[in-house]
Amino acid sequence: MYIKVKRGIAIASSEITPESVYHSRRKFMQGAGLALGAGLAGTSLLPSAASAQAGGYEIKSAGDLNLAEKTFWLEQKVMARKPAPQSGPYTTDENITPFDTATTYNNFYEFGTGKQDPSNRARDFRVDPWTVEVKGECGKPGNYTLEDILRPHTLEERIYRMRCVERWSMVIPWVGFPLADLLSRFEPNGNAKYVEFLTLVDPGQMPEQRSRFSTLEWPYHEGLRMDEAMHPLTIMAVGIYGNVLPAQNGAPMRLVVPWKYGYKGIKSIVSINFRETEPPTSWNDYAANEYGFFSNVNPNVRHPRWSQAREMRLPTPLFAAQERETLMFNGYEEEVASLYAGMDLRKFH
Ligand SMILES: Nc1nc2c(c(=O)[nH]1)N[C@H]1C(S)=C(S)[C@@H](COP(=O)(O)O)O[C@H]1N2
Ligand SMILES: [Mo]
Repeated sequence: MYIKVKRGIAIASSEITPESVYHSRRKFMQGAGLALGAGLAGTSLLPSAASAQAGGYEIKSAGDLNLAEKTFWLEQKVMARKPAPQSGPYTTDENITPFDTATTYNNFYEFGTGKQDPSNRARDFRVDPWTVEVKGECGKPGNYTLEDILRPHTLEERIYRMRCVERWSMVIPWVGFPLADLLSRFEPNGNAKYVEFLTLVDPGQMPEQRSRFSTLEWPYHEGLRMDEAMHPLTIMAVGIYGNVLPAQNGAPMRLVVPWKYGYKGIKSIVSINFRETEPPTSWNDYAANEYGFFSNVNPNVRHPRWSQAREMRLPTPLFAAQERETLMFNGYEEEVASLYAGMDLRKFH
């Protein structure tokens, strides 16, 4: 386990840690014992309640996570990773969204359409054993266990902005590895122009898949153009806030594509399919005029029912709405604009 400490961040009063987080931090500190406490005493950050924010994010013990059946080997792997540089070309130093917000305000329609449904209903979600089917235009198709998939990869931390098409945003510290490193292991061939991903279908565990009124069709499906999938910003995430992914955030493994609207970040992946043609995608199937295949964050292209020029950074404390401008490609324009050179981004939204 390690503690992430960020230097010199001004703490707005709106960001003082809620009491519940403070108590769970205390619990963690007691559990972690003297050695850790002594190490921290040297920093001036502790033990004030505000330190969780100043420290970048709250550390959770595995017991705090909403993952009923623990994948211990994965936990070991996530926690044994070398701390990533505090900020690199791909990591933002914006204030990180509190853990409790990122894990109780979720979109994971398999568990219901309410923001609290995933954290309430995914408690017993089983992620072990987990198999991923790899198929299509590649040299190494097959069924891979999660352990096969993850074993060779060194995990790193990426702190990314996440912008949902619904106009809220967060800053989340992911733990994962470049998707490109995974995909190249399967040796995509010259016909692989796109890659398609599917989420698990398991109505026994996912209540919305039993509903006759569900918004989306299952499995949840998403896709990227191959150059987007291979871009160094695109990661496969297996953790957040220094620990394994809670079920509601897409355990055991989900996509993160930070310059696109959040719904491209498909959760709980069980299938990877290399294709020559553009794959259908869940929200595009639902309403093609509202949700395009590309779904790049773009303040200049309206959603038919609302402007995308601004966003609300969560959480929104009472009396202090954190509204801000939405940035082109969610602030990753320098890195990704060249992928779309010459394209009409209004047409290919
Ligand atoms: N399988 C699946 N993946 C999904 C979704 C979903 O409903 N099902 N929702 C998407 C949407 S709309 C968003 S904004 C992000 C939310 O990720 P988070 O809950 O980890 O913040 O997950 C995306 N991935
Ligand atoms: Mo979203």
